[in-house]
Amino acid sequence: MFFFFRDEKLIREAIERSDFLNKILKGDLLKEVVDAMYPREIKSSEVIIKEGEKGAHMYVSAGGQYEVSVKGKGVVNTFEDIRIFGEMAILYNDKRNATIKAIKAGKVWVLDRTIYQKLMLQFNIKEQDEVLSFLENVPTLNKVGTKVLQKVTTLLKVKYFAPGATIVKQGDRGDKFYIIRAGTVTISKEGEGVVGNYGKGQYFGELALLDEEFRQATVTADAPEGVECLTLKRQHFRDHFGRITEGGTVEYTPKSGPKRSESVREHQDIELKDLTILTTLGVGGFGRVELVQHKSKNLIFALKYLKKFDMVEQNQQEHVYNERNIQLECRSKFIVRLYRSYKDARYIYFLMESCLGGDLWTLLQRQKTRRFDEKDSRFIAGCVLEAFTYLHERDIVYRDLKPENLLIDEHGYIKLTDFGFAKRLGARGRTFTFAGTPEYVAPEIILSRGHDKGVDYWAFGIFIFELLTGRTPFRTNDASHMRTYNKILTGIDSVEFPSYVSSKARNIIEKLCRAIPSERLGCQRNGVKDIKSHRWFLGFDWVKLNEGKLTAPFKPKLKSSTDTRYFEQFKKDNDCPPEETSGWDENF
Ligand code: ISQ
Repeated sequence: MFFFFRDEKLIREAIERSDFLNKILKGDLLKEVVDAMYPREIKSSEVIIKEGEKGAHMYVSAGGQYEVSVKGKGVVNTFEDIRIFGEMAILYNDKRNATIKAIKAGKVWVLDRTIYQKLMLQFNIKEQDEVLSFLENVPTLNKVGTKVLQKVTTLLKVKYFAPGATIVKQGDRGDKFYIIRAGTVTISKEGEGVVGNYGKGQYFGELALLDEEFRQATVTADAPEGVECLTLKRQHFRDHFGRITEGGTVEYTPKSGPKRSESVREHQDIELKDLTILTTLGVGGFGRVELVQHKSKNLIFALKYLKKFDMVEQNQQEHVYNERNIQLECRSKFIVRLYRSYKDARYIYFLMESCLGGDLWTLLQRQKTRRFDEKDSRFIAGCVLEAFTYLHERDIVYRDLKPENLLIDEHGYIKLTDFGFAKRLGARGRTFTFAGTPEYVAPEIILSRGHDKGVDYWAFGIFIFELLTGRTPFRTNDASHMRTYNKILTGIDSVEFPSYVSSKARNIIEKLCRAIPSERLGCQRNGVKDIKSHRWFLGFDWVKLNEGKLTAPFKPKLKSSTDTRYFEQFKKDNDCPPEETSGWDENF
């Protein structure tokens, strides 16, 4: 893309002034993003962004005058400086929360979401592949296998040393290994002087990975630019893989493959025509959930149905397939059972077990204090952690933990539902699409770094905070969610915990909400066991929980299998959405 120098500089400056973009775009990536922007002439009175419509572009104003208006409030602002607007659209397809209209003709620079996401993906993969090739050249590491090395790439930290800085000193005890990513270093030894220089891709201090090492030489950063190193701490490596043996292998062996899911199915003979609707249990964006009864057998179910037309319009087909295929295979006490699905011209249907204790969000609101005490929170969190354990053992990430997606069964046990964002991870074990509810989204999702089950553990930390306090830690009143994302990137250490939160609770939350996924509780060698054995869960009986023998704190008082007292009342469904017969739902 051809640039006027002045424009490129202005765009860079506008990005640097944006708190949010400044956190996600740096160095080469920033350059690539600026290069990918293209100019558009704007006429006077042209509407660039319309409130309520879904957005796919970010803009930088470069001339002209603009008016910002919000429904019900009218014009809230005008501007004519160089600034970013509409930037949330580069992350995901969300509705615009204000209208921006030109009141004087001018020019904007535009960035398309698809281009931004492609650049991010390429950039992150390129960076990882480069690091992997560095690691493959290290004799101490190259026998551990590609799977382990791929994981090691996520443990490295970037550290810059200014010219002349001593990186390691001969005779010191060492606990870190270094790979040079940019710049050069000088190696010197007492009595011998300079013995060599190292550059990009070369490494030093590798013996520190095996055991405590007395540094064999002194390494200093060269002028003029200093050196950028990737560093790996011995303890950090051990947390994930254990010790490296003399033969160059590691104690940890990557698990052989995911557990298989159950194939035994029930209620396959039940057809839609066999069911009578009793009452509505819930109404959501895409459809409804009804309590239904089998006409001849004494069976009660929840029947969820989704409007196909809306799904296609909002490009949700893949999500619905994931939802169906994943939930159908789950057989866990802590996951709402899906028996089968149906389709007709207007709807997709899911036949599910009914959970008549209501949802956890409503239960939370009904507490006098609007929060749960630690003991009750522990029970609820325990159920969720068992659901996650089940899913993660099968290489499934859930990605949408929040109280609204948890139901209470007749025994007061908590069950996960709504698998719209769930995903089975492929060979690389990571996925890159933006997913989740803003206040629960992990930093690596905002940064498009690629993510795995670590995002569920992050959300689990947010969830425990919400159970204990009645609110999420990164909440803001900003409708665009930008300030929420900003706070998430700033980190949990800046969050104030109410004084009634115990130090054990605070500690587990802080360990789950670590910004770097590989440092998170649950993401190391012992996996979820580290969470279950955290001192906040001390004395919690996991065996009894799994046997269903632990007394639940909120056992619903139900009169029958059709008692819907824990659900709001909804009007009958009079909606008749258009037919959708393109055939994408063939396998439902
Ligand atoms: C099961 N029982 C009650 C309500 C529900 C809502 C959504 C999905 C499943 C349900």
